[in-house]
Amino acid sequence: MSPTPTMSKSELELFQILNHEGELVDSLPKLSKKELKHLLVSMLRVRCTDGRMLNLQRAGRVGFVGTSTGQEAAMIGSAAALKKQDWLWSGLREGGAAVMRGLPLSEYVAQMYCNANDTAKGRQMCNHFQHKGSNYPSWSSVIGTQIPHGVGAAFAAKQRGMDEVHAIYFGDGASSSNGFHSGMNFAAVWKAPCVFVLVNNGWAISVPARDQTRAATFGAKAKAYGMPAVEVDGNDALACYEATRLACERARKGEGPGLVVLNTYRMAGHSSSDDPTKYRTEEEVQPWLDRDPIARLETFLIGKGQLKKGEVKTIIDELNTEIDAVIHEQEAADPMSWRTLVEDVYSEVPAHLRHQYNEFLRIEESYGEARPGDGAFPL
Ligand SMILES: Cc1ncc(C[n+]2csc(CCOP(=O)(O)OP(=O)(O)O)c2C)c(N)n1
Ligand SMILES: [Mg+2]
Repeated sequence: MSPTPTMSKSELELFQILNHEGELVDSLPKLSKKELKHLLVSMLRVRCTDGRMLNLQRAGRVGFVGTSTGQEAAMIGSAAALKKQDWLWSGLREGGAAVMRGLPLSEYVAQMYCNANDTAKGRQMCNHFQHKGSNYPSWSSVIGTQIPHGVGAAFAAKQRGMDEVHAIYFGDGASSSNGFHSGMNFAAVWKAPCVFVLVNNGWAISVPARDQTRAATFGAKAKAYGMPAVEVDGNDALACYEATRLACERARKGEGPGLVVLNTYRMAGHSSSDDPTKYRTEEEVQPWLDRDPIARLETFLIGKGQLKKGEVKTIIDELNTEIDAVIHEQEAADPMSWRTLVEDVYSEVPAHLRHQYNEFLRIEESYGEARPGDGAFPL
């Protein structure tokens, strides 16, 4: 076990299907050859998209990025266990799961640019994805608020007799929020068909997971609410898939919610505004770079004869071509119309909003476009 801030059980006690060397140490989930490859490609798409978005942010072309580098197995493996009709309530970093579940990459990038194709009409901060088509409600920067929202939606689905499971994602930091406690309790008491997916990536900005709670593990918290928990190796895509699938199955059968703890590591900064070298050492990060979740699945698939050596390089090239084309297309798109500032609130724009809008146009006319740095959001 390497030096780590991750507050969790020893690795021997984590649920694993692939060990660090990519060898099978438990039963292989029922996934076809095509589905296994799809998992790998989806993880790679997340890695490549994150890299491209971060570069665009550094070039001043998009405003804000929070990557999920290192967490691809946790996100993609678990979300792959959801059915089409299920809902995914995102923490801070599950936009790639939305893409896997149907959010077109072009729309994802439009939401990064907040341009005319942004379905949130520029009313969300960029990187705060939403997609109605894949049951992915917009995420909130207010940590933990999605937890009671997701529980309420799950309970409503149960009352309406719908076959839906609601997977509610959040981080180790969010496990200290009020929403976590009220959501867990309500869901357990009312047997809401939901699964709590706690992504323990070792850090909540600069607070290490070991300082987040005095409980022995995050999974231990489930006991107080009377629900089962499983501690998973979050860098093992297959274990993330299987643990989430089992919890979903239980919830779907009406047996109540469960807590799935995916133990992984945030390899990069908290966001494009963060410098993690201020609070953690290279010695801590390096062992986690060495246990890359993508490399683990790749090694397994090569060993199984389902992937050729070097094939990942070709996949990456193809993904980067796909992402670049989408970026070009979205950079060329029109900006969001200013009119959306006052539209959609009332059936007709009332006098006071019309007045504010005209005032805005007058100021824009006098002072011109905002300059870089105006209204900067220093997160
Ligand atoms: C209610 C609230 N408190 C504090 C913050 C500032 N904040 C933004 S992200 C974050 C840490 C979140 O950590 P975690 O839940 O572990 O998610 P991760 O960033 O690791 O994915 C904090 C404290 C916030 N956005 N909302
Ligand atoms: Mg965290």
